[in-house]
Amino acid sequence: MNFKQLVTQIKKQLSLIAIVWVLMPLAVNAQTAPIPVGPVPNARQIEWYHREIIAFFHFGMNTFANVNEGDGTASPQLFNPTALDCNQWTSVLKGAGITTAILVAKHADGFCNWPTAHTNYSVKNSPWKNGKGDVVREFTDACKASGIKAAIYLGPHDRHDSRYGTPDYSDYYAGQLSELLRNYGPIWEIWWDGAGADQITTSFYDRWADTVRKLQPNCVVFGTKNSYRYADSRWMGNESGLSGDPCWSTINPVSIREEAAHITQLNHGEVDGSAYVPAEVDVSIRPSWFYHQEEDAHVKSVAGLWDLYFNSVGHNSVLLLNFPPDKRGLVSSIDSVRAAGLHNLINGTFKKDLAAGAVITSLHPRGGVYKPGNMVDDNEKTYYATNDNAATDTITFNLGKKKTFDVIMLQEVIELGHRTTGWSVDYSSNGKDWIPIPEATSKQSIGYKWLIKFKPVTASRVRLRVTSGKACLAIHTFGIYKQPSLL
Ligand code: OTN
Repeated sequence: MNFKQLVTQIKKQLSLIAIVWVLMPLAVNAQTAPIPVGPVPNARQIEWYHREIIAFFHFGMNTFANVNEGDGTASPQLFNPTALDCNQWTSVLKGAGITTAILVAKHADGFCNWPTAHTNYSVKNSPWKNGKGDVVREFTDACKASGIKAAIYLGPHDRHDSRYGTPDYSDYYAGQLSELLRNYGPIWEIWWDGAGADQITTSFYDRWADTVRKLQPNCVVFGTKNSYRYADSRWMGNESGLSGDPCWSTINPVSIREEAAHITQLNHGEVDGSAYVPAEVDVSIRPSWFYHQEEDAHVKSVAGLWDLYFNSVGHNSVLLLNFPPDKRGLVSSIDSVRAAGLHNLINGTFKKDLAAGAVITSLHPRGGVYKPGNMVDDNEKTYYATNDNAATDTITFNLGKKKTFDVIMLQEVIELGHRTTGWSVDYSSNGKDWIPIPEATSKQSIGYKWLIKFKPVTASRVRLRVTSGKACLAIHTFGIYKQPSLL
């Protein structure tokens, strides 16, 4: 090899090195997932989010005393359901597409729906089944038989038991918690109501949280008042079904206060909160938590439930919808028909993403497997991401032809934390001029799911503009839908 050949050879080698030098980071970047930002959900919370709607069953002494807040003096003789059938409850849930249910085992009146060893104020001193009945057993058995996850509300407040608020009450409650968590199979969630429970300080929950974690490590803890630090999910500040906009899954749990002046903290969460504690929206299908015949005419309509769904599940929250069984021990057919109506609307609307098959362009694609098409592919595992330097993006969906829609769905990859903090959607009918959708303008949070409905628009292109974020985008779903004409 002469000198000239040597120089040519070296030049070739150098250019090869240069090409590898330039392409390697791109190739690596294309294969590397975005790094999580801020607090992220645990495994319990990820599963909790995917349940979307949980049923609540308020049933107990209050049902028979026809009150909402018993004072703890009602005689156990009053408790006598004539036709209790928890399989009927679960069939209502099947018709409503609901896969998880919480039973009130003890409300603040202190009456226990199971034959606990720790008090006589329970079903064992009622005429129902000659004192041999156990609502918790019938409920958990029915859930098991129908593949529904069973969960328990065990009221921290207790107006009947004289130990309430004392160290002995800590033992009493811990004993009952142990009975329920040891003897009835997997308990999916435990619900700690803060209502009236001001005397139940954090030290009570220190112990009770320990009991839950030891006996049922996978049990979701719904926390309130003095238990937020142990919560997997939080109260969101009202019982009307209205989660905030924005609604962040993150919050500073130790600083939460429930007085009216602080309620927005719970309702909206905190964008830079120190912990991941998303909102669970407890609301009754009827005006009251317990069944009262006089409220039969005031069960929420399907349209009302549809709004509720958008304001809860559609606001990055889980909906906890109460179906109070009546004195027979059955869920009213009025309630079950409305719940099935909601289910039909959900299925009818979301069965087809009108953005599926769109030609999608974006400004800052990450490349590799994080393709824009992943947002419309109906695949749980795939998502679109931008490159690490891009916390904003403009993503255009060319629908190929004009389509009419009135609902938008957005989902982030929750495992990677809240990333997007500002976004808008607009549309174009002629491919040039962009028209904002007012309801989808200057939005902030996304999280597990964000839904918006509006008057139908007709467009050939739709555009998602992420205008601010904490880190590169990780968008799981962008969907546009048309509601069925039922509404
Ligand atoms: O009168 N209240 O106690 C009341 C009225 C309306 C809304 C909430 C409440 S109490 C509130 O209940 C929540 C569950 O819905 C949580 O348990 C909170 O900790 C409690 O303060």
